[in-house]
Amino acid sequence: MHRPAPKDDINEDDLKVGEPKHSAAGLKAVMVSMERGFSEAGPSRTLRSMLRINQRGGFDCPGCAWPESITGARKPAEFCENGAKAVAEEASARTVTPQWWEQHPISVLRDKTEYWLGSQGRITAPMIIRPGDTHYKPISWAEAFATIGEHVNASTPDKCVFYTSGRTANETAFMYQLLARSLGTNNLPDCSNMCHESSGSALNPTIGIGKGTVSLEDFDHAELIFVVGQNPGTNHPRMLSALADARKRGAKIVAVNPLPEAGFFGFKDPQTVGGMLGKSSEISSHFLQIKVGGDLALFQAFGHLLLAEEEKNPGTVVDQAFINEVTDGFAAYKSARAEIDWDATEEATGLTRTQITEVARLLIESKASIFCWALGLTQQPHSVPTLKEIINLLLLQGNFGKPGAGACPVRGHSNVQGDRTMGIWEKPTEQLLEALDAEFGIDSPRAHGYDSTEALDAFENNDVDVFVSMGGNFALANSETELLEAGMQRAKLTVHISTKPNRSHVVHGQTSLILPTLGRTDKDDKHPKGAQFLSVEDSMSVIHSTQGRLTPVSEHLLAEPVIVARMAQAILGDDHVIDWRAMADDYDVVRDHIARVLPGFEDFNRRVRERNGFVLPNAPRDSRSFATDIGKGRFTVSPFEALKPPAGHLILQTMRSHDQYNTTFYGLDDRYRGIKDGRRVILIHPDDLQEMGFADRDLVDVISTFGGTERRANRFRLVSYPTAKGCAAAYFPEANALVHRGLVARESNTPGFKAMSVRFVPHTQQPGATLDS
Ligand SMILES: Nc1nc2c(c(=O)[nH]1)N[C@H]1C(S)=C(S)[C@@H](COP(=O)(O)OP(=O)(O)OC[C@H]3O[C@@H](n4cnc5c(=O)[nH]c(N)nc54)[C@H](O)[C@@H]3O)O[C@H]1N2
Ligand SMILES: Nc1nc2c(c(=O)[nH]1)N[C@H]1C(S)=C(S)[C@@H](COP(=O)(O)OP(=O)(O)OC[C@H]3O[C@@H](n4cnc5c(=O)[nH]c(N)nc54)[C@H](O)[C@@H]3O)O[C@H]1N2
Ligand SMILES: [Mo]
Repeated sequence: MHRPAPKDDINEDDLKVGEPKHSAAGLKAVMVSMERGFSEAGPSRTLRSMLRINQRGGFDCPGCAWPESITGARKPAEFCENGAKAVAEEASARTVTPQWWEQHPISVLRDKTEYWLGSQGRITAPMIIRPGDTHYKPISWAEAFATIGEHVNASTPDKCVFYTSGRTANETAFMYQLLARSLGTNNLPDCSNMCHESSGSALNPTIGIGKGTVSLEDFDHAELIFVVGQNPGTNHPRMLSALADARKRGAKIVAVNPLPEAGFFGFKDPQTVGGMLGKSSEISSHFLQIKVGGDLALFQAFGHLLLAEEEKNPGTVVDQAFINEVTDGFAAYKSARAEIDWDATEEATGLTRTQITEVARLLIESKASIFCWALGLTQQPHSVPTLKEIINLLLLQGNFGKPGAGACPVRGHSNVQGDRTMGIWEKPTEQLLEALDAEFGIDSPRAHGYDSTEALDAFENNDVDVFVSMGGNFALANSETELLEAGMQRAKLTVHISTKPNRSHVVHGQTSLILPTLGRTDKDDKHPKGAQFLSVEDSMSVIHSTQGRLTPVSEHLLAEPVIVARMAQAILGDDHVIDWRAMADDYDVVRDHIARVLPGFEDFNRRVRERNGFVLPNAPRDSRSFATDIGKGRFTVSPFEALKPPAGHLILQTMRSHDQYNTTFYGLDDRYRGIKDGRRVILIHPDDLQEMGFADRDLVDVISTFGGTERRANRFRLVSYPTAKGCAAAYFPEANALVHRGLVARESNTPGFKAMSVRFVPHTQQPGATLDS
């Protein structure tokens, strides 16, 4: 049963294309997850870990940030196919040993895809590569930390960058930001900058909190649920249970997406007998196949129609009492939405006035609505205004602080929200810095640091001496892959705290360290007081503990908090005012600090040990109040805006396949979309294919344009697909080379991963062509 790591890499010519599916999960999902588990980790590790996913006292699924019920019973298997794959990936019994590194020179590893690199297994020992070396070589932990200390101290704090990926647990994140600030920098870019930053940028000024305002129980009370710019069947499969239950109860569900994703149409719940036998529950009652970037126009049209109905039948649509009492700016919003240009709206959305009016009717009739969204709304130039328009609609009908209503940004990485709560932020509030300074006797820097886009610029300008990466794969996750990789290679030191090999390790700085760490599923018991646990925060602000039980693949792995503490000691010296050792020895000590520094964490150590953890305060949800600068919820007016590619171009969005976790690939089967064994594809509407003079499966080179400059990525295959007309789709990260770093969401600086203008030319072997497979 045990499957060796693949020797061969992806061969794009093996691409197979089948019919897209119309329902998600079912028996097939369970079979795939078991097969992957057994072949990666073996039956014993698989079964031991699967049964503990998301259970009380178990570990938090590293898959996504969708919450577990805190009131009701949990299903014996509170997991999904992709959660199981995430666990199998981490629990892998395959190992990447010093001998492995000896057999694989960097020159060879650079030609491998992320699929090949990631499937080699778990890294077992700390490794280093020095200037002029051809291979990574083993190094002791003590020497590794000393190397970090030397490099950081030979540099200046503003030339050191501390990146975080969203799997990092609360305690680790807190220590990590404390290390950066003790050193004297706020250079704390994180994956959130590339993910839901636009959500925070829209929510903070309008509702006074950068997080969602619903709890899982609200799905039991909503009359209407929007799922916008999100592919839950793949990226948040457990959300489908909540949606299916709501639908059964009679709630209406509207999916808004350029792609007809399988999870919108049917769901065979793998946790019920019926679902396993193939009985499918309906999910969405309505599907709006919108053009990429058309959502702002859609929400403005909804606003117009709601206000027009209120005009006709006063007191039936708008919650005037709520508006008067706790909001500001309604009059300006109302007058901005008085008129509508239907031609422009139809053009921007690709939807008809009739379709839009029909769905607006659902909103008019609903007394409790939830808007869920993910990356389809956060990675475009006008993402922030688009999301503010959702808030306008919610404020209009008083959809805050009542059962079944609110804003629900569905987060990505399993602790990305918690990392921000812990202070991983390049633009910290004065309140946080003051609290840190008071608790620790340090002098935190006030100047803002780099976000992920600014870090890319800093690499380009040779402003990065030391880059530390707490998880993640920055080189592949960000825009302009080539430029970033070249910049990373000029840094003096890169430090990768990782579980598995990835691209960033092989486009390393002049000196580079790989520090292997424990994952979520691993037992963390080498401490004076015995086994330790960590905590995370889910998408709905619930804090709970997480503890792995598997025996680590190597005795040389260190827990992340221990790595942070030892880096801090090496950088700041043993006599530093902060007792780093005490925190690494006993995570309760970290939690006691957090309890004194962060509001909402009072009595952290006791409450995190409660059965369901605890819920952080959330003013809109708890008390219908808004802690904005004006103390009220804020209506905003944004101009009409849509994406307009130049003539002969399409809009290109990038998305995840069903068989990947961001830059790591579990396999090569995007089952629901029917795309198998190849990833360099462009999904394109059949009419666009014909109009552009191409045929299905043609090999093309892709050229993106932005601000008068072009980026090129070669050898993609066009695949005729029922996407919205004018809008093509490619996989992340293969298409990242095409994303110009200037293409970002205004206000949040999130890369425009779903907003490129592209054209195609027949594939040719270009001199100097990039990323050719
Ligand atoms: N299995 C698995 N789970 C994951 C991840 C993973 O890679 N694998 N990643 C995790 C992370 S970090 C995140 S952030 C989340 C991501 O979760 P998602 O946001 O679901 O991820 P994407 O694959 O980027 O899908 C974006 C969806 O938005 C649609 N879309 C694109 N442009 C537009 C637009 O202009 N308007 C509208 N309305 N829709 C649009 C796309 O067609 C697609 O369905 O998932 C998390 N969970
Ligand atoms: N084109 C395009 N680009 C995108 C996106 C998109 O939609 N389109 N999405 C963006 C989004 S939403 C995100 S969140 C970013 C993701 O950016 P990142 O978070 O930087 O990338 P990941 O692929 O999630 O990181 C995977 C690596 O993390 C390491 N790892 C896994 N588990 C652990 C652990 O427990 N501890 C430690 N220390 N390391 C671990 C492994 O070595 C693995 O190689 O990408 C962004 N980039
Ligand atoms: Mo994300």
